[in-house]
Amino acid sequence: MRPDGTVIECTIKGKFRVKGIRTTNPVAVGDRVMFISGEREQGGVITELLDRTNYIIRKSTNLSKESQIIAANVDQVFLMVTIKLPETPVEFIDRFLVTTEAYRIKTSIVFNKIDIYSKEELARMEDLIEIYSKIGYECFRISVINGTNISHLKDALKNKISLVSGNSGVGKTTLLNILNPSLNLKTEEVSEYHQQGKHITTFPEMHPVPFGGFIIDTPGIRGFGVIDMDRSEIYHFFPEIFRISKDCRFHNCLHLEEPGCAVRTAVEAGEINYLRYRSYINIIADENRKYR
Ligand SMILES: Nc1nc2c(ncn2[C@@H]2O[C@H](COP(=O)(O)OP(=O)(O)OP(=O)(O)O)[C@@H](O)[C@H]2O)c(=O)[nH]1
Ligand SMILES: [Mg+2]
Ligand SMILES: [Zn+2]
Repeated sequence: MRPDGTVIECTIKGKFRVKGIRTTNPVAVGDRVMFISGEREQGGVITELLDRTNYIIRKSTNLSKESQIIAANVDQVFLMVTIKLPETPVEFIDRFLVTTEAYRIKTSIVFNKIDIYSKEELARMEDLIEIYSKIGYECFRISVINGTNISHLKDALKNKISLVSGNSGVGKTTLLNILNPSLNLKTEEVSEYHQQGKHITTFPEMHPVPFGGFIIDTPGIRGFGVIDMDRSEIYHFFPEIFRISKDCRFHNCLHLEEPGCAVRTAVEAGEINYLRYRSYINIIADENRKYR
């Protein structure tokens, strides 16, 4: 795609390899490339992959060492979540945030479908917003269907390259369609029976928006395996845990059972949210399983 949003279909010639990682897709959405225009048709051939300012990788679930680059060169990420239809689990949010923290990409949380929440569900959303905004994540409360607070979101999206992620059915593509109605992308109702989305978007794609900027719509993610990271560094990506960890007695404290752990004290005092701590423990437990 040219910076003005026009699209040139390109093929890849030869082999592109990214140092140190084996990926299933050498060129990903968001990549900046050099290409040679074809003669008569619109098509072109990609000849060079320019350096990436960042990228997000997803590990394949199978045992092969291959990973997939979800997107490259993104300015910011918006994690779209819903309290119901479907319900986004807190641990899912936390695993996602660990990943974007590891890539040092600014991430905001967008609560969508506020038009259908009961009083209790709205209260639950406010509880979550309190937790996450206190840590430093900007939160939006929107209804794409009713247009509520979309203008706030537009301000944040303007002139940036933004990746929108979240489970299937939360409304990522519906959002893009109202931001750029000419796109007319496919969306689908959430299954009443399974209360889950149906994985309608199948590959990540970048789209221009008329007020300036680009949005990358992505397929709904299921579980989120945390990318390869050392057990001992996971807490670096929980900003509020990391901040307090400096007061732990042992510098290599994992904040599990160690004596003099400032993090556990903060959890007991309610300064660190218990759900967040629980997500941390569960991620560590996963990592342990891997080493067995
Ligand atoms: N009530 C309500 N429904 C919404 C809202 N936003 C989206 N939806 C509905 O949610 C359903 C799923 O929306 P999609 O945009 O397809 O969801 P998605 O996140 O792109 O899903 P995948 O492509 O499968 O990952 C559609 O039926 C939308 O009409 C909202 O603000 N309120
Ligand atoms: Mg979609
Ligand atoms: Zn500790």
